[in-house]
Amino acid sequence: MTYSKNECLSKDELISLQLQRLQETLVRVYNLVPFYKEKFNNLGIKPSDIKSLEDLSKLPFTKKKDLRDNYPYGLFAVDMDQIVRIHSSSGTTGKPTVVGYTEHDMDVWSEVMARVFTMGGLTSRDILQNSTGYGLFTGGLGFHTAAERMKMAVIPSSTGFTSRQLLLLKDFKATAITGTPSFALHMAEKAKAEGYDIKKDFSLKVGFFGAEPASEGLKNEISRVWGIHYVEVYGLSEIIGPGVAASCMHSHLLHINEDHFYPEIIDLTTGEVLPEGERGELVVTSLTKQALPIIRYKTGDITSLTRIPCKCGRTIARIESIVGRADDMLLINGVNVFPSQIEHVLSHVDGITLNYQIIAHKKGYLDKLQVDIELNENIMSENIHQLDNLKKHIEHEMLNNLYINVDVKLVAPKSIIRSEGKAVRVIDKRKDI
Ligand code: DLL
Repeated sequence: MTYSKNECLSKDELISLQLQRLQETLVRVYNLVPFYKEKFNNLGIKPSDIKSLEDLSKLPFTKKKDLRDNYPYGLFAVDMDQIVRIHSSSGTTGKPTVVGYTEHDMDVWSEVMARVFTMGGLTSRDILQNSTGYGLFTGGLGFHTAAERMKMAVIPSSTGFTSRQLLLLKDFKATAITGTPSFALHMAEKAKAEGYDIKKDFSLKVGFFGAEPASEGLKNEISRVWGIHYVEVYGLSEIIGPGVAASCMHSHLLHINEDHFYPEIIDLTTGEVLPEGERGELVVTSLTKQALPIIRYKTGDITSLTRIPCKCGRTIARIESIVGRADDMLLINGVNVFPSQIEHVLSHVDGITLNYQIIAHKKGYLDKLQVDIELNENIMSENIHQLDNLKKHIEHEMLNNLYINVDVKLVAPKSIIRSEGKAVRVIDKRKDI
């Protein structure tokens, strides 16, 4: 089942729709946003010079810094009386990024999110517990609006208050849930501790998770403990919020709603557009946004793109799960390491949980990587020899898979701080020096 016919267009139909929408967008940003007019003029490019989708690569990138420099509304292409919603992401450094939506943008957003719910098999008969944070973050309200559009019963439980969430989940009989993967794992842990029988007490059949990276191992673990199908949801506020891409019932790859968000994958160092299948940074151009149209936005997210047809029948391109963020990549004595690679190794080890934290620090001139990993409750043992063997085994696996020496520290169950929003997986102490 698909929600929109645009998910299944032929190649020619899709290209012609994308090109028409791209050209309209370029005219709009050129005429309405001084930032773009100046950038295009500096390069001597007019919107009419962009005659094909490939020509897009002639245009410069837009970066998060551009949104910050134009804080709060400098990149908006409409008057404030047309804005019906404002969201903002909390910047860890400097000013937050502010995004706005017209009524039309809200319609696009709820449509792409309704596509996502349909990918997970939801209909108006479903009850959705929306355990994603409401507020300035786009997650909660992004899911909410689309669920209402599909006439589901939405429980706006937001995140946190885990015991109450579990009570609602049992009593209100939600058939679907949303949240971050780390919160899903935390809820399962709490459910067990509070004596729930997860498979019997709850009515869940599917979960929609995103906002942070999750390895295949973590996704499988969440599916297993909850007994649900895992739909991965990807998105970012600068483009719209959740709903840019999501996985269907047939594959782990994520269908990108490319009739609204045109994707390119670029080389991390040269910025050149890479061919299908190669890994690089995802760059997105909005094709239908009114309030905040955005041209060649550098997402910072590392992935690859494929047009191999999916069994579900959708013809839109698919991206692989985000491997990590370009700025999340740790350089350990010259070797690139993504937290997702570490999680992948851990997901194949018995006796531990996937609650972990990566700490990078310096010893003399050398980089050192420590990974704190919570033990599984069943293996908490007095047997130091057994724990030492486990530690050595994980260190050996890290060296074999990542080619770096990792110092593993096994810590007690539930000793790593839990997050209600996005999990903090990496602490880079080298930055403090
Ligand atoms: O996180 C929107 C969202 C909410 C997506 C709920 C999915 C579910 P931002 O706060 O602007 O928006 O953060 C965007 O989060 O550039 C990625 O680095 C990361 N991210 C989002 N989804 C995924 C995912 C929301 N499925 C940033 N896998 C993005 C990995 C993700 N990273």
